[in-house]
Amino acid sequence: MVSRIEGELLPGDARIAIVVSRFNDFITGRLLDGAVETHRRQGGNGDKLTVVHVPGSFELPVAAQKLAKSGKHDAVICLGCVIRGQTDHYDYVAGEAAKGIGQVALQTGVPVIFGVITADTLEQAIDRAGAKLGNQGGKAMLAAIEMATLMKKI
Ligand code: INI
Repeated sequence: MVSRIEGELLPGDARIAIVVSRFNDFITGRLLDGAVETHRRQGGNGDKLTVVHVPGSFELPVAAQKLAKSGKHDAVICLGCVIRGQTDHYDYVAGEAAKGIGQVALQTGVPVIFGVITADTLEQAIDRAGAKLGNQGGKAMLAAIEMATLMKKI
């Protein structure tokens, strides 16, 4: 008999922190709205949500690390937007954000969700922030709820 364990999409008492980048806040504000709205629609209690603002995507991991280590959150979501056309150091910012977020999750054992849009153009970013391709912030919230509830079971 297969023992199958999976998370749920109902947040219940799960405490979730969101770290959101101010850089490209035209996009990241939409991601934050999508995450908070998805939490509400899944039956979550706003009192269980914490939102932390950082300057840019490069700063997401260190803030996520402190939140994860605090023991006060069952999952941390990182929201950011890096657009290739805007910067020569796209690869550094996007790469460090992705690597750092992964490291924080493994070092702390707290799920840290990668909700960073990496796009070639502003139009692509808009598509992932609520236009053609849905809202990456809402998807990140679903992943956070699923992982927070899964970690309690395994
Ligand atoms: N930060 C982003 O979140 N997205 C970007 O596209 C970006 N660009 O283009 O440079 C960006 N840079 C800022 C960076 O994240 C840091 O805040 C900054 O380097 C200070 O450490």
